[in-house]
Amino acid sequence: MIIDLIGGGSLGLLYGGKLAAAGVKVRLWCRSAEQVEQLQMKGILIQNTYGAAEALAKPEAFTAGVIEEFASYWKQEPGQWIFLMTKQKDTEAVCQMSAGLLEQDKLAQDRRPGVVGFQNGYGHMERIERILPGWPLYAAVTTEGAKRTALHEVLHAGMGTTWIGVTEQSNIGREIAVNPDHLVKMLQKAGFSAVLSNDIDSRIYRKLLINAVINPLTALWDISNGELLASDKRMQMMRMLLDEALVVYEACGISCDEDIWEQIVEVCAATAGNTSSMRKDVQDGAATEVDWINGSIVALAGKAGIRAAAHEMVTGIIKGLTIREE
Ligand code: KPL
Repeated sequence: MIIDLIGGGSLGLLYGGKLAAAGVKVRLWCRSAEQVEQLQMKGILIQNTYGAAEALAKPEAFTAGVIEEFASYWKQEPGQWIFLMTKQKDTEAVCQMSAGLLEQDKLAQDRRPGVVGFQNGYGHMERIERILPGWPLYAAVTTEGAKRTALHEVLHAGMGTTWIGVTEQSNIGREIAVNPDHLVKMLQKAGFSAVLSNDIDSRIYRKLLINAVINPLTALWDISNGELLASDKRMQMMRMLLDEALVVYEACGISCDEDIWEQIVEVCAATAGNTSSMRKDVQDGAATEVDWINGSIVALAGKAGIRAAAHEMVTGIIKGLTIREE
C-alpha cells in the first residue's frame, strides 16, 4: 500500500513519520524545496513531550518531494490513498491536481485512490467532491496534538484519536469506496488510535464547535489553549461563542452533545501548553482557517435565515490581523 500525504505541516510530518517508521510506504509532498532537502537529508523526527524521540523515519524509509512532482510519481507508481493534509485554502488546488492524475487513464474507475480530507472546519468535503466526483472520499477528524518544530521535526504534543468515515452528503463513498479497513489497520500498526466512524458528520460538527471557540480567541489574545481557562472573562467569551453556535446548530437541525461545553474545557486543559493552529497562523502572518471555522458558523446561520453576529465579528477581526487575508 502506498499512501501519498500532501502537506508537510505538523500533521503531514506526524502521520508520515510514524507510518514510514512502521514500514508503510509513504510519499510526503511538500510546498518548499528547502523542506524536501531537509527531509531527504535528515528523515522525520517525532519527539514526545519529554524531549525524547518517539519515532524516527530515516530518509530511505520514505519519499519526499515537492507537490509539483506528485503527479509524475503517481503515474509511474499509483498510490492507493491520498491524505489531504493541507490547509483549507490550498485544498481545492491540490484536488484539481489529483483530478488530473487519472485524466489519461483508461482504468481510471478502478484506480481511483481513496482520498482522506483532514481539514479543520466544515464544508470542505462538499467542495472536494465537486472537484473529484465519483472518487472514494473520506473525512478524517483527529484530536492528535502536533506542532512542527523544524522542517523535518514535529513535537507530538498530545496523543489523540483519528476517526475516518464517509460523510452523509457524500453520494458515492459508500458504494465504491476503497475499503478503509486496511488503512485503519496500518494507522494502528504505526501507533495511532484510529477507528472507522459511521457518524463522521457528528465528529465534524463537534470539532467545528471546539475550533470555533478555542482558535479565534487564542489567536486574538495570543495565548495558549490552557490560558483561556485562566480568567472568567475569557471563559465568558468562550461561552458566548459556543451559545451562539448552538443556536445556529439548533436552527439547522444539527444535534450536538449536551456536554459540549465540558468537552471544550477538557480540550483546553488537555492541550494547555499548545498553540492553536489559528494563533500559529496569525503569529506567522499566514492566512488562517477562520473562514472555514467561524465563517462556517456564519454560513450555516445564513442558511437557516438567522445571524451569528459574534462569529461574524471574530471572523472579521482575525482576517484583519493577517494582511494576506484582506
Ligand atoms: O484543533 C485544534 C487547533 O489548534 O486547530 C485545537 C483542538 C484547538 C488544539 O490546538
